[in-house]
Amino acid sequence: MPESVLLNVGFLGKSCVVLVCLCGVHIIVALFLYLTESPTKFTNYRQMPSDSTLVIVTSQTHRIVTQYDNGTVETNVNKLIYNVTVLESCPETSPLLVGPMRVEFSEKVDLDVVRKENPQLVMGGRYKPGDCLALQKVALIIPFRNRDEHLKYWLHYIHPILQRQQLDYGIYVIEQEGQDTFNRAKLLNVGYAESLKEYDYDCFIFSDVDIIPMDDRNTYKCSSQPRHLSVSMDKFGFRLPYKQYFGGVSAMSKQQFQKINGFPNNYWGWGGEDDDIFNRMTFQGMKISRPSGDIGKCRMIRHSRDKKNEANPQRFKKIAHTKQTMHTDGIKSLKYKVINIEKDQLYTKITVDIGKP
Ligand code: UDH
Ligand code: NGS
Repeated sequence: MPESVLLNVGFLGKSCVVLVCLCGVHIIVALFLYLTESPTKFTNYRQMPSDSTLVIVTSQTHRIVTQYDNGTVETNVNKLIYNVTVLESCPETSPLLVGPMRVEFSEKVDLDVVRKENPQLVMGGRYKPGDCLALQKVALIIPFRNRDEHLKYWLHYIHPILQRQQLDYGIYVIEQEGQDTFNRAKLLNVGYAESLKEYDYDCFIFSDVDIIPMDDRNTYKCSSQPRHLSVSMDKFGFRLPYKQYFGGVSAMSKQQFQKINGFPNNYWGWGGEDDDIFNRMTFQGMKISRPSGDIGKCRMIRHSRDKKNEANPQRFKKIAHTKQTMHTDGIKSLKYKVINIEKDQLYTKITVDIGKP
């Protein structure tokens, strides 16, 4: 190899070594400055929703100044700081409960006032306690058509109660589109399916729009057995109309609901669907759990029978055949079309086409 080439290689090699050394010094100085510099500014603050943790992420910008013989280079480096607080579970019995409450329907409800009174609600009628981890994630499902005044009373009373009960909850008003015969149980099935598309709910409360609990110790939560909550209604003289009654307001966990294949889809018009649900639970070996008559007191807003919700003449025949029909008719065979989803601060209203008889 010619001498000039060998000389060039030697020179190049030395240059490389010097360059690598310089880079090394640069990195060490940069690291030193990064670790010792105090933060210059907060640029970001956010809360990441999680089940058991509250994570506050702050971003700090550090200025790194590197000095060279021929000048200085300034670089900004972002550093994310995670502040993790693990939330403790809420207590089994909320300390915020007040017990018996006055419930009346003499004054009209203004929803704007209700919105102002519930500033902690997140769009769609969602809430979770800020200082503890709720024991259950509860979807409240209301079958609905043309009962706006009742819905206003219900929202006015129910939100503060559920918040005092320290629940992680969401309100789903399932509105039947059109003027065909009403179908309460099918709407409840739709509410179950739609709410699960939004959040991993583990408990479902199925409530008529016109029933308000009179005692917040009647917790809107699920138990190891399906739970009937409206056990002591004013219209029945504050007692059960009959032992098997499961209408009005009830609670079922996801597992319980799936075990009975949800509710029947083919009870059009008034009556019998709640008895069918009772039969389904019995055939699956479940027992109903209930609060005491004292705690389970509730008021119903008086009303006349709605149009297109006349008593279903087939209901007695149908409830006699639950055992045969429950495996084919239910949440597994549910069909419907979502027409509209409205998100309000106080609720999510889902308008659906559920067909006709
Ligand atoms: N519902 C509506 N719109 C209707 C029909 C029913 O929203 O057109 C919903 C609503 O949530 C209601 C629930 O379905 O609370 C149950 O229906 P319902 O209130 O008609 O049933 P309930 O057994 O009353 O409470 C039956 C009629 C009673 C007539 C009494 C006459 N004095
Ligand atoms: C029963 C109905 C139920 C109904 C209950 C209370 O007779 O669907 O009355 O009705 N069962 C049948 O008709 C088979 S209420 O007084 O609330 O209108 O929930």
